[in-house]
Amino acid sequence: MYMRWLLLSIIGIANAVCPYMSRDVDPGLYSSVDNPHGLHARDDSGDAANDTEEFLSQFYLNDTDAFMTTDVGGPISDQASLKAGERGPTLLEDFIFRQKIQRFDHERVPERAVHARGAGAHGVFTSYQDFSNITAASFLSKKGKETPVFVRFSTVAGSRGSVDTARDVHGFATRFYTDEGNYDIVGNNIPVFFIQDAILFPDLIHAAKPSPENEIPQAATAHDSAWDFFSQQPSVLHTLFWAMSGHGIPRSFRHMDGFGVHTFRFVTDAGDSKLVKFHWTSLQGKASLVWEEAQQVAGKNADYHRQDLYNAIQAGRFPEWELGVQIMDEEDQLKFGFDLLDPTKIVPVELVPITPLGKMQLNRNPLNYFAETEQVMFQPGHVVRGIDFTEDPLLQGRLFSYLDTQLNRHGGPNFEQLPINRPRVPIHNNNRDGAGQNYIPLNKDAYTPNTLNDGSPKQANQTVGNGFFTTPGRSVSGKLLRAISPTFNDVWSQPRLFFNSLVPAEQQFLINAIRFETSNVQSPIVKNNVLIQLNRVDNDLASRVAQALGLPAPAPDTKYYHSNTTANVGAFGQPLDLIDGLKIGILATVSQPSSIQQAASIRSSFSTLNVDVLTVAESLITGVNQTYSASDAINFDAIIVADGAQGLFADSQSDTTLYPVDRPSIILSAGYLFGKPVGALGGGAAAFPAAGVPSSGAGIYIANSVDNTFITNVTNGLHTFKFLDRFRLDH
Ligand code: HDE
Repeated sequence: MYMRWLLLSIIGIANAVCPYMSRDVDPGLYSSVDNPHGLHARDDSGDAANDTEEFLSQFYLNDTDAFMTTDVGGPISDQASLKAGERGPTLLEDFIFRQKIQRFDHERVPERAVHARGAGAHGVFTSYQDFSNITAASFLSKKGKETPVFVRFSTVAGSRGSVDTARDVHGFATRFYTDEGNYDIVGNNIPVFFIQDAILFPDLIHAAKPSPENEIPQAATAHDSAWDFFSQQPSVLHTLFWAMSGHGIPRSFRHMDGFGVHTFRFVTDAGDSKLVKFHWTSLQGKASLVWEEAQQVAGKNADYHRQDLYNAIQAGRFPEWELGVQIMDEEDQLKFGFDLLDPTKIVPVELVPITPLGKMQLNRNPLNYFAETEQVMFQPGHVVRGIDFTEDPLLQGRLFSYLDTQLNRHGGPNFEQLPINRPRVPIHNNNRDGAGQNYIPLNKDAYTPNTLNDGSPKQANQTVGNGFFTTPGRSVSGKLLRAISPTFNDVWSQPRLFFNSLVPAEQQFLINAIRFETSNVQSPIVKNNVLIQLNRVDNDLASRVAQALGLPAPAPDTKYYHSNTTANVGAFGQPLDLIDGLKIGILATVSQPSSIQQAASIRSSFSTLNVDVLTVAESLITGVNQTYSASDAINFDAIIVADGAQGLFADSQSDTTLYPVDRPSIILSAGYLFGKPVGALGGGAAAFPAAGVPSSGAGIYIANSVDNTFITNVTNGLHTFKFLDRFRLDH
């Protein structure tokens, strides 16, 4: 027994201490042939998803059938501390007790200063073509080339334990473990940002985060300081409008797009460069909640988004996104009437279409949240050959901030050695030591240039070893000044372009969101300043907000008014491409077993569509998935009342204590009010008038039995996702 334990421990320790050393000489994954410069080429034909698992599995710690040990390997039993006598004090010499408590005391690392709440997944990116005509980036060098990725989605303002459906910008950070090192696109689900100069970031975040004296409110901008900053710093307007629209409350991470936000550069081997904007387009389609729904979700299921992502991947419904770029010439920086270096601007797709580059699929959940999702440390400065920065002053500041914050979070410079952060290529440089060094560097001559180690590690350059480069043609000069470029000045035309481009219901959602937020603001000065800025964008919008605030409508401030629109910026109004992982709730009753059987038949009809059908009834008898006591409209994307369940609605004074009064009716009526497809079968139709829901209209499906037409209608309803005619418009 002891020998077996010893053997397991030795294997474990060997893996923990020198995993990378063994990988370095493994010719199976990395070939050093024809590779004199230390850039080990990964086998293109390999399966990137398997490579990820194989790579990370070196670090797995499996306790199955093992005996407990201390951190240094001695066998222990930890059920009681060491005491002087049965009722005596615990002894200081109890190293087992001290180590256990001390490790517990140190379990937390500082949460991210922003984007603290998030969820991640592994996956693979596949290049559509050889794009070496526009970039030397190796992950885009060949048709079908696969590169492992890790993505972390997040909200910005809330702390790590905050709710998923807080209204917020959402992070969309992607790490490519390329065969020339790690490349991160640390993006958001909104294509623009609040500020134009990184020096304002602490101000933005201090204004948006909870108030310092009482830490209220959590994960929300509906308070004075946020809107004080917003109205004093109108560069925020464009991003603010996106956040106040459906993009601030997505249905799931799977249903949102991503953006690199800044303009970046693509550079070829020949040194030619182009300006690019990155887009991740969800191949599921875009879908958003409505605000009342998002608030209910916040109370009922704080983990709504992370659970959706996790469940979809566990069920094999792997979400996908297409990576594309808008490509612009270097000399076009000011061509479009705004500055491409200004991160508060989109490039309308009518001016520059998106060129698709490849597809990303997320197909594996992390096995340990802390080790992977919490310790992944993205940086805009994680860049590979073929990609370069621009002079965008927001991007320039980010290049400092991410490294700095990670030194703080990890407590030292060796965080890149953590399994989730390790590049999948060997590391060779003269960086040394620091807390938590994992490697045992063998080179005694850790300096360059050297002769004693034959000049190694040697410097890669443009012609030998394909060295990293910044744009060869890039040069800058200018007088030192602290100022925002005058080419960044117009911050009102694009929020108007965005507002003009939304369908009326989403315009209304946006106005309602601003009404909600600003009516939580106490200061009359702040409210007034908000109206001044909104009025520069649109007088109707400002007047409608003013009405809710009990303030007079302002006179039009027309300087930036225009009637241009652009495509594809709204979160509503386009049908979903895929309905995988959406949920239909069938309201049934245990008193009518046929209603539960009907739910089963609906389930089988939807199984090939990858839609989950959940049967709701009073108690969890066979065939029932959820009780009414644990169900709400927010649990489902569509709701159907089964034949026979109408009694639950008719008797609103039902004396059952198994669920709160009127719960079935509330589920149906809230589902209707949240714009979801709703339906009924046979006698179940009586539930509609009983619950105060109309029996006909778009997205309302009443049928006698489960037939093909009914299934097709509900399927189409799920694709429509939200029936916007149910939401009232101001005019
Ligand atoms: Fe970030 N941001 N940011 N940000 N950001 C961080 O870095 C910062 C900005 C974004 O899932 C922090 O590792 C500054 C734009 C994402 O781990 C921090 C500025 C965009 C994530 C930081 C910005 C982003 C972060 C906190 C203005 C979209 C989460 C923890 C100059 C393009 C990544 C960390 C993850 C995280 C600083 C603006 C996206 C403090 C100074 C613009 C998705 O370093």
